[in-house]
Amino acid sequence: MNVYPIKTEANSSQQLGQPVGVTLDRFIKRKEGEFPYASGELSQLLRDIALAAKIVHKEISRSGLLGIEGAFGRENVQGESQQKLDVIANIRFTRAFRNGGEVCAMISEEDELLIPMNQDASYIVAIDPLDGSSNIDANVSIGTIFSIYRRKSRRGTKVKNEDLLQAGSEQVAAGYVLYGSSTMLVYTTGCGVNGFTYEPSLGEFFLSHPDIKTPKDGKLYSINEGNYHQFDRGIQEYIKFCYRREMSSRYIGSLVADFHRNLLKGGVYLYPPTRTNPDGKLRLIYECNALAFIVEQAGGQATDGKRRILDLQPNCLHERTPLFIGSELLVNALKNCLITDLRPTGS
Ligand code: AHM
Ligand code: MG
Repeated sequence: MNVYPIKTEANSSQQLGQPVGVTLDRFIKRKEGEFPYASGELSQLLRDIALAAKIVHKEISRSGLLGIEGAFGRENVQGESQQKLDVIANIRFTRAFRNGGEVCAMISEEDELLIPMNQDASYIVAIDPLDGSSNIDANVSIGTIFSIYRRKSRRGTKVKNEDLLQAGSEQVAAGYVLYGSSTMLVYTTGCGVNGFTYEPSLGEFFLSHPDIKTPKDGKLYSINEGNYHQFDRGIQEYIKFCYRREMSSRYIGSLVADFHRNLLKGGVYLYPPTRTNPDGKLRLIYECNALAFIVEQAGGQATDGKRRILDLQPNCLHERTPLFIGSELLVNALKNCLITDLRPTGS
């Protein structure tokens, strides 16, 4: 037995609270080097996202002082009230992609139609620039969610439906930024999931959560239980299952924050169909697909109750889907409860 702890470089740097030391930039470069034919365009696109995230981080952290909290006074295509920060974040990401030149079209929660960009570029980005925006005024965690697809049509031509309406399984990269007690960027390119924490005084994201794996089982369930009487019986049975297992209910109402906590600690997030949202509330292309890709890469599961989220074929840009996502055993238990169809009881 080692009675006297030996001072190593690793444990002394932990004691001093130093960052892990690998910047996002360096990490992206390293990963690119592992693919001999990589052109560097995807790497540049990831850097563009990180840059816009830093700017949005800055705007959010000062929003109370700048008077940019609250409603913008307009509704988006979903009929939801847009917040000023929704609009600001959308502008920041749009600009980053336009200036970067790696994106041929962008799909955003805040824009009804696709935004055409550089026709000669290879990538489509689908993004929710600021999710959970109804929480902004209360200084609660919010996030950005993004998916990246390679176009199917030839470069230099107009983007087509086949480019925009790809199943989630076609994503080449996906991630989210969580503006929480610290700002984090978590992403995958299909080779595991890595998380980076932002150090504002240095203006850099540092690798803080390498190769994230989600627990197989968990103690947390996240659902808006105020809608209980609108849920299908299968969902109500599942909630009772969570009670019987004495699980803890944790619901922030910001998808990225709820998802991130469950990813690290083990748990399940549910947004089932309700009377007001018979197809569920969340959007397939720019909310669910990215998180489904990440959760699978981390060892978890995502389903709409019947099918794997990543296998769903979208029919329109703003399509909604029920979402059940999280630890493998918890999602399996949910599937067992959903023996009836997913229509809400009151419909
Ligand atoms: P938004 O894109 O308009 O912000 O809506 C999505 C948000 C999610 O972040 C969150 O999980 C969910 O809506 C909360 O919905 P509810 O308030 O119905 O529980
Ligand atoms: Mg959203």
